Amino acid sequence: MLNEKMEAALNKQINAELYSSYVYLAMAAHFHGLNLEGFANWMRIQAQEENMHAMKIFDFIYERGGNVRLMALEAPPNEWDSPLDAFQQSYEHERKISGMIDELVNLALDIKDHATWNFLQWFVAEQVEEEDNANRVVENLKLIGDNSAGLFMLDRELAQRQPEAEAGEDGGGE
Ligand code: OFO
Repeated sequence: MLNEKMEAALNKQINAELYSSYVYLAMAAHFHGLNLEGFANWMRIQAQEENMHAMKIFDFIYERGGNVRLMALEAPPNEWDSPLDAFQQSYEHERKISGMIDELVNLALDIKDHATWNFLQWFVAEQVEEEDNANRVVENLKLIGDNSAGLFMLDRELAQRQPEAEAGEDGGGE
């Protein structure tokens, strides 16, 4: 049975994961508009992954006899100054989400909720990958600078990212 405080915190995390999905979908639209289809592909898959993260928590709440309460989603930004700006913001966003997961883990420890603590370990590991995936693209974009051939090559590379189920691994980098 879920403690009320934990139920509320998990519901808040569902909202954060859905907002993440919304942000990445907005970034996908932005990249489609720039004809950077590989970047757009990477972002669309990231948006799907975030939706999967939300659903993982959704299912867990019911498994533990709790209730899901969906909340309003904030509108995401729609414009970024450059691909580097978008990926830097992704990286910062993932660091913020990692902090939220850490807070959930702290709460689970405080209230001795071992089942939720155990459930959250998947997210702790996932956030290591999420930060690394975004940061690797940030570093590539820094190296590329304003070299359009480099940007073209990276766009082709990001086009290779496959959805998790097809990639057969958890998270699937680019
Ligand atoms: Fe759900 O990991 Fe990103 O935000």
